[in-house]
Amino acid sequence: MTNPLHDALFAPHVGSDRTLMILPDGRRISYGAFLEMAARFAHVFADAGLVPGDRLAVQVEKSPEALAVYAACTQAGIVFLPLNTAYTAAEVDYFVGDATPGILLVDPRNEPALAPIAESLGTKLLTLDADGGGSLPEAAADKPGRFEPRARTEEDLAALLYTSGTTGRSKGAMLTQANLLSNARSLVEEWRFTADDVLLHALPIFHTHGLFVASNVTFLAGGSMLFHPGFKLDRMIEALPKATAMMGVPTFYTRLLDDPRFTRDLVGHMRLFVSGSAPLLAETHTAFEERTGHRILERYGMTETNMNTSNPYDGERRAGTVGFPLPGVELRIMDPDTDAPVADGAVGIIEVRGPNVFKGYWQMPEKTKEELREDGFFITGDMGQLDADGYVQIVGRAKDLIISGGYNIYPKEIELLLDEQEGVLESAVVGVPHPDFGEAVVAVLVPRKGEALDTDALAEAIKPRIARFKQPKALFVADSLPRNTMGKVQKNILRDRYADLFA
Ligand code: MLC
Ligand code: AMP
Repeated sequence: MTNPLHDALFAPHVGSDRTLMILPDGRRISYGAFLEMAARFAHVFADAGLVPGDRLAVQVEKSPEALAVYAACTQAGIVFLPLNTAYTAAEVDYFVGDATPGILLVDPRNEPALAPIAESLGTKLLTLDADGGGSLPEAAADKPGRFEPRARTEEDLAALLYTSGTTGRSKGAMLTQANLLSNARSLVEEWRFTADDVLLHALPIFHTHGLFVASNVTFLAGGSMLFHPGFKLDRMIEALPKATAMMGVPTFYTRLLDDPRFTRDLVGHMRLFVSGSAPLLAETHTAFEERTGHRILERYGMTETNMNTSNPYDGERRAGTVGFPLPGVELRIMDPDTDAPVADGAVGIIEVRGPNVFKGYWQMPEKTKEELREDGFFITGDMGQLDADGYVQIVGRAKDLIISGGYNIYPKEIELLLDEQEGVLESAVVGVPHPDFGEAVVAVLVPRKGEALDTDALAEAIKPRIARFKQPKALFVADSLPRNTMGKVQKNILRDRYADLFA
C-alpha cells in the first residue's frame, strides 16, 4: 500500500535511533520514538472512527507531540488542519464549523471554551498540553507503536490551512500530498539539506513556514532540529552554536541583530540562514552580512503555494529580492488592467503555476475561480517585477493585507468587527512601519453623529473576538476617512499620517 507523503517523510525513519529533536532542556527524541508516538496517535484517531479524507483540527502549543499529530494524520490519511494558538474561541468556532473535523484537539486550558463548539457539531474533543499530557496521550498509551499506513495518492489532500481573505472571511487552502512533497524535495535540493543538518526551529508549527518548510525539509533529509517552543532571544543565543541552519521571519533577524551577543563567532560555523513570510529589508540583509559574514537567503511563499521562489544557494543572494522560481515553478508578472504579461521589468501581479500550487479553497468554488485560473496559474495578489538578471522583486501588494511579525492580517476582518461596535460609524485599518514586527496594525474610527468613542473600551471589547496579534496596536478617532472621488478610502493617506507612530 502506498502513501507517498508518509513513504517519503516518515517511513524511512521507522525504528531509527537517529536524533530528530533536541529540546531546550537537552532532551533528545529519536526518529524511532517520534514515529512510535505518531503511530499510537494514529490508532487513537482511527479507533475514533476517522477515515482517510476526514479532517482533524488542532489548536495546541508547539511540542514534539504536536508535530507527531501531523505525522499521525499523514499515515492515517487524515487531513491535518492546524490552527494558530492565538485564535480566540470565536475564531476557532468558524474554522471548525467550516471544515467539520472529526476530531478537535485542543489545549486543556481551552477545553471549557471549545467543548461546546465541538459538541454542537458532533466533533470529538481531545486534549494535548504543552508538556505532552492530556486525553490524547492518555488514550494513546496502550496503543501499538506501529500503524499500517492508509493508502493515499499524491492527489489526495494532506492538509487544510486557513488563510484570511480580503472579504474578511477565511478560506481553507486545500493542499495535496503532491503539493507538500514536491516542495520539500525542491527545497532539500536547492538549500542542500542533508542528514548532517541541525536546524534551529523556533517558528510556530501551525503555518507553512514552520510546519512544511522547516519540518518537511528536515524529515526528508533525515536531519535533526533544535526544537524550541518559540523565539526567545536568550534561548536562540544559547542554541545557535549547536545549529547548522536557521529559518525565520524577518523579526527573528532584526531581534538577533539588536543583541550584542549575536556575533560573527557565535555563528561562524553555520551554513545557512533562510528568511521569508514577510519582506526582509535590504538594510537588515546588509547589517546581517556586516555582523556575521553570512548572506541571508530570502525566499518567497504563501499558504496556497508553499514556496515559489528562492535566492540561490551558490550564486548571488541579492538583497531586496526573493530570487528565482524554484524548479518546476512557473512565474509570470501580469498587468491587472489588460490581463496580459507586462513588458520586461515592469511591475504587475505575480502569478505562479506548478506542482506546489494548491487544489482550491475548501467548499468555495467561486473564490477558487477568482484566484486560480483555468490554466493553473494562481493569482498571488503580490506585486512584483523581474530585474535584469531575472531575480523576482516583491514591490507591494494588490491585496489589502498587513504582515506583522510574519502573520497575515486582513484589515477587512478587523474593520467589520470595529464597525459592529457601539458608536462606530465606520473604520479603516492600515499597517504602518514597526521596528520589531515590520508592520503594525493601526485603526482609525469615525464615531456616529453625536457619539464620543472611548478607544480603550473599544480595544477591550474586541479582545475576545480576534487573536491578540490582529488587534490594533493603536486606535485613533477621526471626523471622517479620506476618500477619493469614487468614494474609496485612501488608505495611503492614513498610512502616511501614522508612518512615524512607532519609529
Ligand atoms: C506577538 N504579538 C504580535 C505578534 N506576535 N503582534 C503583532 N504581530 C505579531 N506577529 C503580540 C503579543 O501577543 C504581545 O501582545 C506583543 O505582541 C508582544 O509579544 P512578543 O512576546 O514580543 O512576541 P513573541 O511571542 O516574541 O512573538 C513574535 C514573533 C512571532 C515574531 C516571534 O509573532 C512569530 O513567531 N512569528 C512567526 C510567524 C510565522 O511563522 N509566519 C509564517 C506564516 S507562513 P501583548 O500586548 O499581549 O503583550 C507564510 C508563508 C511563507 O507566511 O512564505 O512562509
Ligand atoms: P500567507 O498566506 O500567510 O502564507 O502569506 C503569504 C504572503 O506573505 C505572500 O503573499 C507575500 O505577500 C508574503 N511573503 C512571503 N514571503 C515573502 C518575502 N520573502 N517577501 C515579501 N513578502 C513575502
